[in-house]
Amino acid sequence: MEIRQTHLRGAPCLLLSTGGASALVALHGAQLLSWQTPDGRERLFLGERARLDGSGAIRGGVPVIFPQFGARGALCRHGFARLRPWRFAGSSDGTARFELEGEAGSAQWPHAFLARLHVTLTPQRLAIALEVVNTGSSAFSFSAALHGYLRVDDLDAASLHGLAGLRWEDSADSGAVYAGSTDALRFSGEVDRIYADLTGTLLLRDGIHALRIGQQGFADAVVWNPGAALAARIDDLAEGEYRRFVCVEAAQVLRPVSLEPDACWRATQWFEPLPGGADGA
Ligand code: TA6
Repeated sequence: MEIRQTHLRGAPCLLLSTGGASALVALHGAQLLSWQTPDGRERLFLGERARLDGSGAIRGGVPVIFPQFGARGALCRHGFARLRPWRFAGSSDGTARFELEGEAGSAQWPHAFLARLHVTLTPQRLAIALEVVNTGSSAFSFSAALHGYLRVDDLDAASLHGLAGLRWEDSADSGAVYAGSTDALRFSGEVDRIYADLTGTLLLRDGIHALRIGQQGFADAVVWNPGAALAARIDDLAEGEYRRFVCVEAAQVLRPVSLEPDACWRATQWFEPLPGGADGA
């Protein structure tokens, strides 16, 4: 894998490339901003108005959510990891590593930790692993997610499969809990759901294209699209852009992780385009 330093709209990034595939990772948040497969297709959504100047969260790509999910705690929304500069910690065997450290007693979050993001790229697959090590002397708990904005050509033609039978919490309906999800999820309005205990893989179909999505170590899957009304109130989403993505997030939200000193938690999400598109599913 080749790695070179570059900038996107002024933001320092690393460009990873191998066998016709490429991935662009901003040091701000260790956030993937682009993933192109060898067929030249962009697989991630990045908003035209996304703030890339380090002043806040970047709308699009794959934000790393840690140590808090959403507003479920006293920290800033979705935690601080997506707001901080991470450092590039080297690469080997097709994997680039990024790190973020926190010190005990820090005002924002008083726990000492080391977070590592491993981005593994091959022509056929993108895998992202998040690792958290407790480097302090007392246990702490956290939530985490890889909040990927997956690009779709047309939201009306998009559907997500693999959710059959799962229990889910509807964040768009005050956290109402439902049992036994149906298989295919379509997007005709705001969708904001946390599916519990996903064990199989998901399939995002988008017209003739399809992406297989898997996760390991993350118990939950969060699915989000704001729909037209909410999107109109999100200032860093341009008009109509909500129709260009579905967030399919590997997450650990419903049961936060409790981590003892010296312990390490690791979880992965991976994506594979199906060679025959949706027909090959
Ligand atoms: O993961 C879904 C979610 O928590 C939604 O509730 C929605 O607000 C989205 O994330 C985006 O959050 P953000 O803070 O990036 O605007």
